[in-house]
Amino acid sequence: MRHWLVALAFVGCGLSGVQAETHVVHPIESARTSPDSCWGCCCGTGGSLTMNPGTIDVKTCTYQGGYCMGDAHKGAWIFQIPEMVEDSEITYMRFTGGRSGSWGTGYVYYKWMPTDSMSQANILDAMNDPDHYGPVSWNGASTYSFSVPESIYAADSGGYLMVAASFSSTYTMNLTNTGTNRARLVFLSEVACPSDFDSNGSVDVSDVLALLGAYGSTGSDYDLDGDNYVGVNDLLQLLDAFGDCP
Ligand SMILES: [Ca+2]
Ligand SMILES: [Ca+2]
Repeated sequence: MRHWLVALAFVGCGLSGVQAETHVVHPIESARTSPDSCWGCCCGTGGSLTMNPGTIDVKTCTYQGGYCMGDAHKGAWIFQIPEMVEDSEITYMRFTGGRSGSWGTGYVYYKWMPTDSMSQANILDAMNDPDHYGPVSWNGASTYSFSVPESIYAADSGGYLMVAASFSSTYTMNLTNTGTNRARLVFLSEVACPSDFDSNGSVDVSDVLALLGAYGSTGSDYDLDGDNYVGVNDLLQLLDAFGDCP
């Protein structure tokens, strides 16, 4: 029984010390990729890019009687994942945006890139050798939202993430590529030990003094409970986390 109480107290401490923050990241580059426009090669890969179009139309190619009758198109975006502050980690991520037109199944591909360069070769590399890919359902709603696997967002921060999208239908789907509803990554990050202001691995007297130095101020990093004011609740939260960081 006593062990249970100790365990519960420890869990309670940990929860009160976690500070979550929501981030929205828009792409730094986007493109629609198309095959070469030649007779018979419109269903293939390779070809040209249309950079940052207002709408990215995505479809697969059409065959009639064995002949290729229409282009295949893919969508691609490069996101720069911001550097997380020290001792914080990404805990949740979604790829989301607006859409219209036809609906059906397809795939979304994720690959970490060494550069922010959008090129046909980089898109093909992301699709042929992704860090992760999976089937998705582009349903009839005006928006889409797919969870990004933890293996991707746990990999790195401060890097460039290529996301590519395909659509299995020969009818066109349009992905919004302007305004607030364009493709974006929404993610949460958590600071494991927010009361450790000087990042020395423990919540101690120096952190108490730092908070007291900002007591009564607004818009401060020492506002632990997010009410935009450094007050007694922040001090209590700090004292609750007093000791070594988890
Ligand atoms: Ca400290
Ligand atoms: Ca506060």
